[in-house]
Amino acid sequence: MTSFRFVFLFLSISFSALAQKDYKLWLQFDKTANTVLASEYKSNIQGIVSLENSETSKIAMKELENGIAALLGNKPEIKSEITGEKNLIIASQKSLTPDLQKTLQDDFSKINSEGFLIKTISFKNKKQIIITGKNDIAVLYGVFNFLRLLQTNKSIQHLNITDSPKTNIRILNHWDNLDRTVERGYAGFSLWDWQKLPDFIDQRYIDYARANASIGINGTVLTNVNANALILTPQYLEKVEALANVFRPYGIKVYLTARFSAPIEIGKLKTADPKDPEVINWWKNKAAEIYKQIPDFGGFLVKANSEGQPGPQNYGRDHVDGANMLADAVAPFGGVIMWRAFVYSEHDANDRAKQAYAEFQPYDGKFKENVIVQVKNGAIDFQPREPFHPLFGAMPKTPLMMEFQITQEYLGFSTHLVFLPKLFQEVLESDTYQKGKGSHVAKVIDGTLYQNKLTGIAGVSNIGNDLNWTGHPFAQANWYGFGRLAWNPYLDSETIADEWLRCTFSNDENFIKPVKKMMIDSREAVVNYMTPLGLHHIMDTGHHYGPGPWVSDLSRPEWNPTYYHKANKNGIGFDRSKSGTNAVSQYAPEMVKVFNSLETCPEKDLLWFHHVSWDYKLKDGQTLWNGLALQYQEGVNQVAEMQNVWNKAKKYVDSERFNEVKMLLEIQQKEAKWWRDACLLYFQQFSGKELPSGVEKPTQTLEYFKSLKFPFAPGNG
Ligand code: BDP
Repeated sequence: MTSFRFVFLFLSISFSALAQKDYKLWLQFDKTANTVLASEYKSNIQGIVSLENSETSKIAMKELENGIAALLGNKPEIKSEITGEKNLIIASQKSLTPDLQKTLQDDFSKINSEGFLIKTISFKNKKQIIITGKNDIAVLYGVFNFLRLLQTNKSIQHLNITDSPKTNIRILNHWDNLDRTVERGYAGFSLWDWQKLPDFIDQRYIDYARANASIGINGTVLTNVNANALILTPQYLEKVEALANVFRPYGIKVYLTARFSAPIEIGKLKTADPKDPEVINWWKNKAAEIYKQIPDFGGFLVKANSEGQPGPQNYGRDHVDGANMLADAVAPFGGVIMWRAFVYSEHDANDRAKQAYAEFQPYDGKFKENVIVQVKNGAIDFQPREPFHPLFGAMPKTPLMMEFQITQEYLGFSTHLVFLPKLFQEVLESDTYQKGKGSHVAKVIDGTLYQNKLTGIAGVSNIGNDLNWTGHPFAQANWYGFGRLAWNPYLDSETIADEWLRCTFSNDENFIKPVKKMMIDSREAVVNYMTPLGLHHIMDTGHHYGPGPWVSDLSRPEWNPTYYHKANKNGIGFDRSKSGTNAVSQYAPEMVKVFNSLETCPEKDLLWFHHVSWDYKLKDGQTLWNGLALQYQEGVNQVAEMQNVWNKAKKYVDSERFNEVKMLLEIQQKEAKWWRDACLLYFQQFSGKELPSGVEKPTQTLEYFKSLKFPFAPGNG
């Protein structure tokens, strides 16, 4: 009995220790095995001192203290003032001694209000390391950055880092409902426990804020874009206030989604017409009420007249009328309106890809100063691959923010390992040519192309109450990578993968090298086994889980996968060239030229822009049919290779996370085959051709794949 109890106790202790690894994200702070680093630390830092006493600087100091203790195995000496040399000093500009302020004067001119300096300085002939910025939040960013140097085995011998975020709003969009279900959420239920708020503060809220601060995220939209007006009632606002209070010391502002019809639903008005004086007043009062409780409230995110959501068009008004009315309401308090451009009308099914541009581009220059238009990365909808959205660069007088989807609605949910920063980078570095060569999407987003003051990047969150936050241990890397790219949209995805792996798992090069490659390749793998050569939106309908290229019976044409691939006896693909829907014309002339012709259109986007015959010769000499089939097979092979790499990583990873990833990769392998077999069997009906050699025979019939139903697939309301 006793020994049984002992075993049980032992098991539960080791379980919780391991489970914590899942929970701790990239903030593991495992003791470093690097003796050079440890001795470098000892010879450069004797004590740490904070010259400031705000809540945020206390958090920063605790992070340093705990982080260093865990990484180096002994607690650093905490000093109350700068004495002698080799101090690690943290303080914001205003709390520095006048001497230090003077020493760093030039450096301060190189950073913005959220930027930080980490410098080795000689001060009164004594060597010190200083982490500073213009305010305490910036210092907190600096502290996390300094800790990352230690986590990733970087030298701290001669530090001279100046770093500032390139965008103002770096924000997560939670598509979380008030009943805690999460639209397109695959990591459990919502973190926000509205029932227990405001009195019960879950430790997770603090850990969430901390994780975000560690990568520079400074905003969170708590609620779904398909909004519920109740969030704007006093009963809920006090809960929102409680969350805002938790997040504030971590530099995170709270935003809410505004349901356009809220004045009717909770305000008892007869209309929500944005030109109606009572409606205008209602929103003004609502904003004042919110700001009284949450003085640093960020503002509203709005989905209007899209997929059935109410909006200004219900009253014969337009997006500008709606956005500007709300902008006026929050302007006195410094709030912003993030107005989404994700619209497609039920009245014009000619080409859904053209609609956001057609509707929004003519509004350029018409929005109020505190409105930013939030545009998805591509013109359809968060597909494994889309060409960049034609609105980027096409609205020089309007700030545009990027909307990426971190949750994997169309990329295998949280069971597929796909490293999204690779996808994000591809979009950000696309050249729009809208202001000549070099007009990259990143420059639209960071405001440098057209000198916009208001800038931002949003990511649709993949976070839920799963123990590991994101469902798949590697999906944590997508949260991390999103934050890093929001801070600096020019970062390379390999750098991000490298950092994340070191902070999350191990610094061992034998682990880093192959696993980093696996992450980088994972994006192309998912494109290959789901939607190669520019195919898109052929997922099964509603829940978007698995393949459904055959679906053709939904009431709106653009809801059907058949609308997107247009496969027939002659070929496959959506003709968006000048001889087709002419969607290409929404791009700059240089890109029109590239996309419009079969010869110059990149093969990765071929079937996005062209309907191509089955016998068309690809660049490698294969026919389109053979090439398509081989790419599906290639995707499956790539997943097998990922499994190989992971199996060899066993000795570098704790058993729990190792096994989780192993099981998930097995699912991914099964599902990659499912995608390949289902799509090829279906398209084969049109091509009428045999599978080329090298492509495995399908294991089931098309009828079998069509019969699969998933009534309880997650994330689908
Ligand atoms: C689609 C999702 C839907 C969202 C919509 C949006 O399927 O759940 O509400 O995007 O972004 O991709 O508004």
